[in-house]
Amino acid sequence: MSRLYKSQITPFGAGFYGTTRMNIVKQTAVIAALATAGLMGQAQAQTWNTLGGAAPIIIAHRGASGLLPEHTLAAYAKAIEQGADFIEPDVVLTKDGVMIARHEPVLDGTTDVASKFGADRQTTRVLDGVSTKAYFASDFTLAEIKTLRTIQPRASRDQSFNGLYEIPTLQEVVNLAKAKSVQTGRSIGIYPEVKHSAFHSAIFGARVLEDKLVSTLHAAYGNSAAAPVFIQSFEVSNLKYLNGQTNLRLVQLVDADDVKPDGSLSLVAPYAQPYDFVLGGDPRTFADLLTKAGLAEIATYADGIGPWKPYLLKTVDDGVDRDGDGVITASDRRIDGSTGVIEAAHEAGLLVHAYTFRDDAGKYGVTDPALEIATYLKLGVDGVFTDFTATGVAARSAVPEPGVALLCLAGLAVAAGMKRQRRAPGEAKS
Ligand SMILES: [Ca+2]
Ligand SMILES: [Ca+2]
Repeated sequence: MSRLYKSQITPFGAGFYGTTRMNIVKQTAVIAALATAGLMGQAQAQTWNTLGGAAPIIIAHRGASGLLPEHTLAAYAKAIEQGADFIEPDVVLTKDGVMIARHEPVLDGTTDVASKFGADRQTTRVLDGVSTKAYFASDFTLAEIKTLRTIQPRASRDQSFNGLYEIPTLQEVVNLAKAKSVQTGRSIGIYPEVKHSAFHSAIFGARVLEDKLVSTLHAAYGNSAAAPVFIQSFEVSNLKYLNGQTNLRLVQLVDADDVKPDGSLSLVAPYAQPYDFVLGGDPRTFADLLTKAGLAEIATYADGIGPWKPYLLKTVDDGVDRDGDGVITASDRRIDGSTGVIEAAHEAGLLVHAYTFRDDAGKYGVTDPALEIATYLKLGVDGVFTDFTATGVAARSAVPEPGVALLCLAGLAVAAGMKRQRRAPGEAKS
């Protein structure tokens, strides 16, 4: 299987975007099969190696965070303008219990907090096992946080928008997505991440963040798997809890701290395990979640996985300067093809949304960022998280490769038959 995928993705030069004879044959077969199945209107001539054959989604990671300060309404609006299907707010709680969009539960790196509040407002807390002294969002009221202005945390990115935008609440992000859906006539979904669930439970009470999130999302979208919503988390027990609280779709994130020269994943704390596993004494690592048994368990409580991209495409550092720039970087790595995780996840009925694609960082085995995303789309991911929405949209438009018709139709059958176990039989539906 991996050899087949390797042959599809290694010719990066002329022909990568081209249509081969074999593809024409496959396309014809796909069109015929879809017409027979009555799916032409939906899929047209384009089909994908995704779980259900639908086009993969482009998820604006923290908004158009490559261009504007992350997690601001301006960054989300920019991403929508560039064609994002979903916008991604990370969610943390303020002192007065309001959900706001921030990647970290601290305000230091992405705002001007240090110039507006004294060092006496810093506290030391244990975050995923690491003692951290910082301005924690949970020590500031929403009114205080609304006086802050955001900054671009990456020095290599445009700093000219610093000081302009405030931190939005989750409700404001929902309102934006809904208003833009009406304005554009497109469905703009929302993909909130529950940040540091165990940390928030310790401060605010067990599952308070999850309960608030479900309440807000149900009020906005209803309690339906068909809603344009995914909820994601790196922890496991909170997703299992959420599975009993909502029919909204759930995604298990899967982390690692680095990728080794041989292509395997490095697993070092605090990126080795879901933090609730650490607290509960469960020895399993993130990598264990992606074994056949791990995926089967995830399929009992979630609809998809969100793995760091090296889990999906194996690349090897063999010391060859492939792009000829005189230095060996991640972009020079040899691409060996699919690790098999996408295929195994799809067999388990799980969507695969890979993270994070950045024009300006972390491109393994590729120098061109659109080509990198296209590579994963051809492998069969169901979506990508990217800081650069425009690159993701362009990559998706550029991929002409249809999926294999039978796989596509089998995928539809799998998707229909292998939904997550949303609640125990006989349990009341609300
Ligand atoms: Ca996130
Ligand atoms: Ca190089």
